[in-house]
Amino acid sequence: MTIDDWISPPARLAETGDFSLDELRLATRNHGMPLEMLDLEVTPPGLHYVLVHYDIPLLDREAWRLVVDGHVDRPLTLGLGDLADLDPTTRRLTLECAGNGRARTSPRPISQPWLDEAVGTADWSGVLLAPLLERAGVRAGAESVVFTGADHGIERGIEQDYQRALSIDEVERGEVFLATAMNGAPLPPQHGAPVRLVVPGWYGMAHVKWLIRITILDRPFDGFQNATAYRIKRDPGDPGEPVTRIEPRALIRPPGFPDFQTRGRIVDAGRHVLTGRAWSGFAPVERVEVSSDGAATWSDAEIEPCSAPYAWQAWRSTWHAMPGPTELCVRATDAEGRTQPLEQRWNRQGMANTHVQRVPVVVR
Ligand SMILES: Nc1nc2c(c(=O)[nH]1)N[C@H]1C(S)=C(S)[C@@H](COP(=O)(O)O)O[C@H]1N2
Ligand SMILES: [Mo]
Repeated sequence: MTIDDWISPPARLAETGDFSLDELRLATRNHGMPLEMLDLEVTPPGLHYVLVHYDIPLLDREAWRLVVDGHVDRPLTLGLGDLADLDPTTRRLTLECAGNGRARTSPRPISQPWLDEAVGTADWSGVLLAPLLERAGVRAGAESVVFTGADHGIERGIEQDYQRALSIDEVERGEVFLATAMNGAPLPPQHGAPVRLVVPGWYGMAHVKWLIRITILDRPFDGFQNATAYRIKRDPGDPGEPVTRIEPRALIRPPGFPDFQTRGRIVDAGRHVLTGRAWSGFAPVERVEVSSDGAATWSDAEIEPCSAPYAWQAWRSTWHAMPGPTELCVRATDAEGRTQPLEQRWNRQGMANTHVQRVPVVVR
C-alpha cells in the first residue's frame, strides 16, 4: 500500500445512486442539525451542524498563540489574555455549509453527503478583527488575508493546513471577528476551540476554526480551499466562480412523528400550523412560500422579522391536512430577489445548492 492508495483523485462524481463507504465515513464524523431543532432560535452546541475536513485538533488554551504577520509593519503574537483585553462583541448568526443539499444532486459529487441539515444558529462572541489589523499596521498594497487553522490533511492529492483567505476589502468592511465563545460558553473542540474566525453572512468554509495564524498578502491567495475547492464549476478544468455568501433557503420543521428507518412522517388529518426558519447571507428573507401538494401550488407563510442580520427568521403557515400521502415543500426569497430554484442548479462540487426541501408525509 502506498500513500496514493488513499489519496482521493480530483473531484469524483458518484456513478450509481448507492452511497459509498467513503461517504458514510464522512457522514458519521460530520453531523447535521436534527430538523426538529428548527423549533429553537439558537441551536445548542452539540446539535449545531459540524464539518471538519481533517482531524479535530485539541489545542491547549495556555499555550495557544495567534500570529499576525506578512505585509504588516508590526507582526503580532497574541495569547487568549490579549484577546480578553479587547472590546467584546456578540452576534447571532446562521451558519450553513456550502455543500448543504449535495447528496440530492445528480450526478452526486462524492463528498460530505448533506441532505438539508447542514445549518445552525449560535450566538458567537469574541473580538473584531479590524482593530487588531490596525495594531499590526497593514501596509499599503495589501490584497488578501489568509487564515490558517491548526488542522492538517491531504485533499485531492494536496497536503495542506486548512487555510482560507478573504480579500482585504471584505475584512476592512469591519464585520469579521475572532470568536472565543459560542452561546456564552468557551468554544467546544469541534467548533474551533479556542478561537475561530467568523464571517457574518458567508458559507461555513470561510469561518476558519482552530485559528493560529493570520497572514496579510500583497497578492491574491492561491491556496487549495480558495482556488480549487469552494468554486461553482461544471467541468474539472473550469476555474469557476468563488463560493461566498449564503444563498436563501427555508426549511420546514417536519410535522407529526417519524418512521424510524425511513424518516417518513405520519400526521393526523385536520388543521396544522407548519413552522420552520429561513435565511439568506445577502439580505433579510422577504417571502416564504409553502406547498402541501409536492410543489404544484404554493401559499405565502407569515415571516417574523430578522432578530439580527444574517440570523434565520421563523415562519408559520396553516395547513388543512387531508388523508393520504403528500409532500410538503418550502422556498425562500430574500429582499434582493434571490430565490430557491425548483430545478437543480448543478455544479461539480454540489456547492450553494439551494434546491427546495421536500418532506414526504402520510396523513391518516
Ligand atoms: N480549520 C478548519 N476550519 C473550518 C473547517 C475545517 O475543516 N478546518 N471546515 C469549514 C467548513 S467547510 C464549515 S461548513 C464550517 C463548519 O463549522 P462548524 O463545524 O462550527 O459548524 O467550518 C469551516 N472551518
Ligand atoms: Mo462546509
